[in-house]
Amino acid sequence: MIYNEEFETLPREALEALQLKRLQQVVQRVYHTVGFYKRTFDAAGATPDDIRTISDLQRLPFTTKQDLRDNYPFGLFAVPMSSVVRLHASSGTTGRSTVVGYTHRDIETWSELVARCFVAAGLTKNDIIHNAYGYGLFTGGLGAHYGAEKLGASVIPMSGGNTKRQLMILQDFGPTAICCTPSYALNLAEQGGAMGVDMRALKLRVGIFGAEPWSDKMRDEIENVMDITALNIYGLSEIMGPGVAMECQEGREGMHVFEDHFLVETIDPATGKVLPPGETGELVFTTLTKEAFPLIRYRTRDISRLITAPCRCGRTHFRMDRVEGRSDDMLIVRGVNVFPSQIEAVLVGIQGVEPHYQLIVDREGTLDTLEVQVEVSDALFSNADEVRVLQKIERRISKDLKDYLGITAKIKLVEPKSIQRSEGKASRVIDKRQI
Ligand code: DLL
Repeated sequence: MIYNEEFETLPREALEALQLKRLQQVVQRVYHTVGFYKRTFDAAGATPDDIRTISDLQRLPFTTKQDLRDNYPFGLFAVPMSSVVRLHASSGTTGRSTVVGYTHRDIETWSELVARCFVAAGLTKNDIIHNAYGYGLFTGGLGAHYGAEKLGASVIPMSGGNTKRQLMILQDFGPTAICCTPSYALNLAEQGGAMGVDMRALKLRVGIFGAEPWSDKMRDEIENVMDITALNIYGLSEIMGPGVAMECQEGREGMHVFEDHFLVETIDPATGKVLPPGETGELVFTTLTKEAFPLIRYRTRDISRLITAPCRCGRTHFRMDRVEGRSDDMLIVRGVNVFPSQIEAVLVGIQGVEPHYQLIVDREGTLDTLEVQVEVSDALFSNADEVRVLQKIERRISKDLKDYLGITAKIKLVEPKSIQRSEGKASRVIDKRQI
């Protein structure tokens, strides 16, 4: 089944004509309403009238996360606040998180795109959807919620955490679909197993998993322990939230990018050169219909490749392969996005702690773990009877990381000068997870 047959199966030629028309409109609009775009287009010697074909997009400069931070919080909005009905933000309150806004029509579009995702996964209004993506500033919870309601399914607004209660609801309400991060799905299955819940006997048939990298190996494992079909959903808050791309149950190889609303390019992350479709590189998105927060050529830092071969489901929208990594140092730990620089910002605010640190990410069973190893100052370390002081610092770091960034970490204070000094680009992260 296809939710919006007309737009999801548009012949490529008609789709590209629609994209061009929408692109020209959005480029005109941002140039005339958002100071940032006027400045950057002018600096690049480009004007909105230069966009005569889709490839003319390449004349326009990229937009980066740094640009979003520099214009924090609302500087890139293209409508007055009176037209904004919703705000979301990427995780992390230290450093400047990215804030995104939606008009009524943006929420409508977003809901439809998530509804398209659910239908691509084989769901109908007769399904009960257990939504365990976090509700709040994160786009996952409310994004999936509105999509489920748009479809007319029954949504259980579980949000994240409280695993025992989730397991009870899964048994009692009998949802037929579940939305959460793939690692949380495994965690649920593991805790369920330990509590004697027969996960394979639940009514669940489909899982819609995303918001973090995962692999076909993890897919097999989830499908096996839960006896469901596990499908991949992709999105990012800057572009909209969940529902930028979705795997269909027929294809199960790559996620259809909803190209009537988003233009996708792949670039070489080092040079910015546009790559031919099919080659692996960094995905760059341009929003074609967003009103409150349109983005032109946004560098996602996600590494993937486009699949242009037709799909047996009948959708004509190109697919993107699984995200295979990032071209920056962003980590996703238990579904929370965090940059080493944000952790550093917390550490430098604490007395007695040096800005020399290392992050060790691992996975124990199904749960991501993060250990922050950080040096303490000479003065503190030589004061040997200060064990209590050291413990206090550990607790403070741990609390600040939780309060400011929403992450749980094990803290290990280490001797001055024991962390290897960089001889170039500091490598702060050791990621031992084998996903
Ligand atoms: O994670 C939106 C979302 C919610 C997507 C629920 C899917 C389901 P952000 O918090 O802004 O938004 O994080 C976006 O997460 O740039 C990717 O690096 C990563 N990501 C999202 N989906 C996938 C996926 C939401 N299916 C960042 N596979 C993106 C791999 C993913 N990585």
